[in-house]
Amino acid sequence: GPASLSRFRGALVAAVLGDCVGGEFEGAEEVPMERVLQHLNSLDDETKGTGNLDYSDDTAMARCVVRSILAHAGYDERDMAHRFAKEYGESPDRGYGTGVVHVLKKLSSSHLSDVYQPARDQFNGRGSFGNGGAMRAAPFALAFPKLADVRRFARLGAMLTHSCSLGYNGAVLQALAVHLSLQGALDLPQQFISRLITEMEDVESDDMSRKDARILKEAEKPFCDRLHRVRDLMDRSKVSIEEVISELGNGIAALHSVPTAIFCVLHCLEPRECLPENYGGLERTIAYSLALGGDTDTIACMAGAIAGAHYGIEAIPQSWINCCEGAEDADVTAERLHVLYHQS
Ligand code: 8NA
Ligand code: MG
Ligand code: MG
Repeated sequence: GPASLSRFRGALVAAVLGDCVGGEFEGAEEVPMERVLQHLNSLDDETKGTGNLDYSDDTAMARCVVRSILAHAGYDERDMAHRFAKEYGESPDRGYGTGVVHVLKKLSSSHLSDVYQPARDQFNGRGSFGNGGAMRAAPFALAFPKLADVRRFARLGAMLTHSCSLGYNGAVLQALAVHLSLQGALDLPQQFISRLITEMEDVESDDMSRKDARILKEAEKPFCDRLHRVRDLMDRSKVSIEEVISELGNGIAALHSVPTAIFCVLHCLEPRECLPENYGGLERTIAYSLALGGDTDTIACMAGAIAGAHYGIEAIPQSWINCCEGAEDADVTAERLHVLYHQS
């Protein structure tokens, strides 16, 4: 049913899974589906030991978001910023973006009067438009039942590192996609995408979003523009990987990866010729995300969260869970988020 425990567990665990299995191909320009399937098949080989695939920055930061929200039963900007900085200090080699590390170093200072300031100073005051805010946005949808809260806190949580509207609006879009999926909205894919467009029309209507879009020479409402492309691609019976990459992107910008992740989920709701017949929807989504290449860990992580919220924990192969560092932990914390969500 809507917002069931299985959906919470599915969302958080599949996000970790996407990150861990996607790491293999991060930054690769072309990833043949054969290589993806080989990689995924190797997860069934139990001799490889458990937890052998490490998670990256995506999961490291999402865990901070989850723990901060649980500790404060809500959003606390100072605590979350502090956790990001502490996590980075303890494990700096998780594959963070080259810009965001400067923010994380500044956030470790205890006498910071405004925790959003380091992010604002990035890229000559323009802020980062990377997908680092979006990759950790799913927990906001699992903590706050009201859509307005999901929008508000996903935005603020992203602004701790990403102050460009094309960065934090990507986080809002990702959180909204998880929010809707959790309610069962992917049962009606056309309505799902329409509702996202309607929300993003509003999200992207403020002065800052319009100004950033103009400066970066993007469409008036960049995420809405991409979601319309997602809808066009959805309506087509056959779509090549090359077309998906050229229409939506597979890069480290939120604009070139969040709509892509959403498309991966929608495209894989049905069986596809290029994917094994014995795969369920969640397995298809992860495999398809990896085959796009580019920022594979992050796209698979975001697609995993949305798909996991739709299919639930039962759809995730146990052998895949066993291979991924942090998957068991995500499963446990998902239960605590489920309790918090239903208390609100
Ligand atoms: P970020 O904030 O450092 O942004 C990532 C990159 O995007 C920056 O290093 C810049 O190159 C570029 N960028 C962002 N904003 C601007 C701007 N306003 N002007 C010019 N350039 C800009 O890091 P993040 O947290 O957003 O991370 C994004 C992704 O990069 C994540 O997927 C993360 O895993 C990371 N990453 C990617 C790779 C890879 O090979 N694809 C490798 C390591 C890390
Ligand atoms: Mg990563
Ligand atoms: Mg990445």
